[in-house]
Amino acid sequence: MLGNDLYRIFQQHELTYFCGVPDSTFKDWMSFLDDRHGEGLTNRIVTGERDAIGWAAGYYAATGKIGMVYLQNSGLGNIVNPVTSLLDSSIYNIPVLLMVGWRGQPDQPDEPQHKKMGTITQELLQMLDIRFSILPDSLDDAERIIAEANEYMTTTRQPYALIIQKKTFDKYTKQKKTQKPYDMTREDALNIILDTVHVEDIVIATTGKTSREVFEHREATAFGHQNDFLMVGSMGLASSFAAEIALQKPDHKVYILDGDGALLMNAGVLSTIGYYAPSNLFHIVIDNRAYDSTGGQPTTSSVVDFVQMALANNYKEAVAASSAGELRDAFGRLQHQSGPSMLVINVNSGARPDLGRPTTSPIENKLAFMNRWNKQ
Ligand SMILES: Cc1ncc(C[n+]2csc(CCOP(=O)(O)OP(=O)(O)O)c2C)c(N)n1
Repeated sequence: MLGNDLYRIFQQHELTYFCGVPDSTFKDWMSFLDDRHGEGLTNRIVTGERDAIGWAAGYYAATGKIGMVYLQNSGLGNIVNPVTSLLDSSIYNIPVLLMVGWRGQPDQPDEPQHKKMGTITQELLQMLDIRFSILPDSLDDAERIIAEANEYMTTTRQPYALIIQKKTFDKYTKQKKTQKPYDMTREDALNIILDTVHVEDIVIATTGKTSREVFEHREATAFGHQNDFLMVGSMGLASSFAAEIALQKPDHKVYILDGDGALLMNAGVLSTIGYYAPSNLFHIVIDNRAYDSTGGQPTTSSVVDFVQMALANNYKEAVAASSAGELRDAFGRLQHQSGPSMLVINVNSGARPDLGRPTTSPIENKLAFMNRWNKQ
């Protein structure tokens, strides 16, 4: 179905407030919302799913109108607390319409990090007392389901979820053009970093295309994957994971390859890193101002100064680089200084269309990594 047609149905029920974290399942819907933001509808792309529940509940408290929160089902875990302690009928009794991207749907091919949540998505909603439907492909059926959902939310003031399967939305060509002011992509920056790191250095890569590009670089250079941990799920946790590894392995340099979206989702980690201050930890933030891996939706990073954030959280050094030359210079210097330090690399969003996926399993990745770093 077309985003525009679905929106018309929501509009009939005064559902014009949308908020959340993107998922590729509904990236065309998100592009539509982003183009139309401010033209009768509100679209707030926020830094985390639990955060989104806060925004939508605030919208309800301020207006008496129901807001929608879109999220990948991986984010369902993140909203368990605000659903039970903010929305539930045993507490404030606040309705929110959830739009849940169904990754890892049983019998559909998908990546391993989605398998478990794909299997328990419906059960989890049931446990949370959230009534739900799978959004039908046909517009007439969708219209009926949304009318029922709206009736239910209005009378009970309880949340309702629409589960979105892959290929529900037709292709939408975004009208707003993305700026490309830099001379590097994320992959260009990663290649420079990976060509420079030492064979005794540990690399932890964040969720999405970063991990995929790291994997491909190691394949292309026949280096092997044993030095790297690819955090393919658990968005935001590459930094926490890497920080503990740095504390446990003080004789090795540890590099976090983070994204602006992932770091903002777990921004509290900056203070924890600053507090425990592993001197061998190097936090590299590849800032493309987008959730590039799920379709390039804007993050809030265009208003964020990561360098100042790091310094304010007791990082010993933080610098930004916006070209290949600046990156080589800054990285060369940082590598030989004591951390924790941060290197923010400004790049354009976008990736190669033929970017592959890791051909080894997460378990193989973990075993190779643990064998490599625990045997000395
Ligand atoms: C909890 C959770 N919410 C949403 C997603 C879907 N997701 C995967 S990668 C990604 C974008 C990551 O953005 P960023 O860290 O900026 O890296 P980029 O893709 O731009 O390189 C999102 C939203 C997820 N994996 N987990």
